[in-house]
Amino acid sequence: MDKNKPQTNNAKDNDLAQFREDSAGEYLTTNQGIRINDDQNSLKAGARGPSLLEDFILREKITHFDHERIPERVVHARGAAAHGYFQAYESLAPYTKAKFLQEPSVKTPVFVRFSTVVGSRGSSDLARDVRGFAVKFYTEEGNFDLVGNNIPVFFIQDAVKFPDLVHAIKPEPHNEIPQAASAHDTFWDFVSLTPESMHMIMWVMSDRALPRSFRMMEGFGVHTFRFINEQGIGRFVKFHWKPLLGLHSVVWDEAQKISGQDPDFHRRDLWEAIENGDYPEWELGVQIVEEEDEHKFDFDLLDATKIIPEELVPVKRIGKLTLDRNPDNFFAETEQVAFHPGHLVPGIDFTNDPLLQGRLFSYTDTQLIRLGGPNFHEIPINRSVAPVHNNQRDGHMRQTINRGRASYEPNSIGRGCPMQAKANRGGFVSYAEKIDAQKVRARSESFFDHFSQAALFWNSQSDPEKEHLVEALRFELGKVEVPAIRERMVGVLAHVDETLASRVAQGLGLNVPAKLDPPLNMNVPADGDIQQFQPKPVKKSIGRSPALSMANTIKDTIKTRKVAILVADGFDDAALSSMKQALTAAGAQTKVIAPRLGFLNSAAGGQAKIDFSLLTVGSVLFDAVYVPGGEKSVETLKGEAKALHFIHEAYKHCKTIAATGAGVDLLRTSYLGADKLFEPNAEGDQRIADEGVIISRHAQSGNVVEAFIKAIAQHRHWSREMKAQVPA
Ligand code: HDE
Repeated sequence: MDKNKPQTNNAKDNDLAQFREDSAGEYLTTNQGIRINDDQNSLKAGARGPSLLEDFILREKITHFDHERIPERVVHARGAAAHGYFQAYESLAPYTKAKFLQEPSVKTPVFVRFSTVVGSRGSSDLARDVRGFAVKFYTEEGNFDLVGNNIPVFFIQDAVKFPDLVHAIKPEPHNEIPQAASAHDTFWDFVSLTPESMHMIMWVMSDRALPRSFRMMEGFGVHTFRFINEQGIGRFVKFHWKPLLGLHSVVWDEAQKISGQDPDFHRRDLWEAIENGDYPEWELGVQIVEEEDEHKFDFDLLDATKIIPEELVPVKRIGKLTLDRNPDNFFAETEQVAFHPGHLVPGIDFTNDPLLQGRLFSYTDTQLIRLGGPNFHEIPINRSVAPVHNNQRDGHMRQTINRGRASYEPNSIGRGCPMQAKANRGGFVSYAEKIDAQKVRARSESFFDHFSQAALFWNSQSDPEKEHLVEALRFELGKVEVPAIRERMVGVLAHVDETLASRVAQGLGLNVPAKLDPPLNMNVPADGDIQQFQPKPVKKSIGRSPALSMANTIKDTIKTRKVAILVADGFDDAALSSMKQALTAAGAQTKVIAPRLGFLNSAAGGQAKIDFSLLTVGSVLFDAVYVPGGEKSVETLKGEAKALHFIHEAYKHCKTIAATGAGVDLLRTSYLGADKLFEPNAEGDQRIADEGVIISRHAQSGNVVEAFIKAIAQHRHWSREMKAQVPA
């Protein structure tokens, strides 16, 4: 494959093609193009003598190496990205004039980067954290960046608090501990004094912060933006990404173990899915609010700590994002890509959300230091596919060779070019919002209700989700060393929900304070006097929003799920291959795991290739487990502590487990024993022994296969978690 040639008919791919380098069949050269005849030895005065300064080849190579690193992102340093395209389902002309949303036949190239927020570049993918979901659309009208997260709200309401938040959550300044974790004093100190963060805290302590895959998480633009149509009519809009594989998470115990076994779990998952042709897909959704309805909600649309519940304004699905190509080079593309919420196209505009307004400054500023100067838009991954013409000139590492004498406007020497474009020629015209205001350093009172939506989130969770949230808070606050911070947090949680607070308090050995101190926050009223204000109390009837619970997600597919098959020599060939076939046909991936690597001999004399030895993988890297029969195979596995641990752990994490024939005996030998496994009925047919545990004495059973597939699609069987504690 010639990488210098465009790989697809994707306009951005064509653009990138001119920058690709491929060394196949080429000579080694210096950066000046001189061929190198010895890359093993430096130039010396005698074979044992000192190296010579004149060795320009050595100096060039080492100098370049010395400068290979650039500063990592101050937040969202750890990430993975992919190329793809976006296609609208229908014309959105009634709402926006953005060209890429007019024509369903148009495929707009995109580059999408997912990230964690807190950890450094080399940290684990499985940190309990928000995930970034940043999409660069290379539209015909220029780049549009939707720089969102997998959580629809944020910790703070005003950009001025962002450096404080980030300083508090990053590793502590004296010893740089802990890495990629919010479970430490400075974060909870800040949060316990910042009640506006409480809605976000509910989301970050929920399973949303532990995605099973980037491909199985939602995305949100977070802020309220504006759509503007050809007639100049503006409407408020919130952006959503809905994953077609559903919304799924791992559990905390699993996350911690994955961090050890495969800290690249999410990065690898995205890469492999694309290499396998299982292209990740999301639908873009919008919630649209008419301008005259701006004040009809009991929260402020400009407040980034609030959602618009889907039950109030439904999410309209307007198109699909598909990721179909991995980057060629991590540094050139994933590391150097520069997103900016201020990269807009005509038809989309900002609102006065004070968090968004601050971001508009920050993103260019950060690229200046990270990418080293004002020409970062010329780096291949950042270049727009729409032509760029302006009078900006020069600067560090300028690539463009601007021709002509005129680099100013107005000019006559250049015949007035480049020309300004009126709106009817595609020129961007800012939305003419009417503003009649005094200049004040203040926060709107409509931002003061910090607890109602936090309570809405809590109330909308299923019982297992609530349990996970409580456990997460117990874990995080359990790592806090200063008792006063723990106590203050319990007090703030009681403003959200007293049951939540008392469950957390119980795990911390605390009592919920009988008299709740109102949490403090600062406000600056119009007269300029700083005063303290109390957040508004929780509204009485807040109800529930089913859309907030992951329990209500899609559960009808096992596509791309990873199923471990535990076997040893003497396994039942027919059972293994029929199960493999059925799972593969349903879109899942099967991996044969055995006590060693190489090939296994089946009971019938056949062979199977082993994908992994028990030494290199654990159950946490899989979605489900199958144990086929074969007396000898099962006898061997019974003696393998790692095989038994595999079953225990999969059970503990509520994963689907199936066993057929003698395979059932491995389950019986395990901690599951007989009491969690009913005897198969008289016909020896499959029985669902425990939720998500499927067994049959028959060597092969169509019913088992069917039940197994159905159960894997459920993702997890959380009811088990409430019943049984498993030592694993
Ligand atoms: Fe960011 N954020 N952010 N942020 N953000 C950055 O830009 C910032 C916020 C988000 O994959 C930085 O290029 C401020 C909300 C993503 O490259 C920086 C504030 C949301 C990414 C920055 C916020 C985000 C960033 C660091 C509060 C969800 C990664 C490196 C006013 C809507 C993009 C960089 C990528 C990255 C500033 C809050 C999403 C420093 C000042 C809210 C997905 O500019």
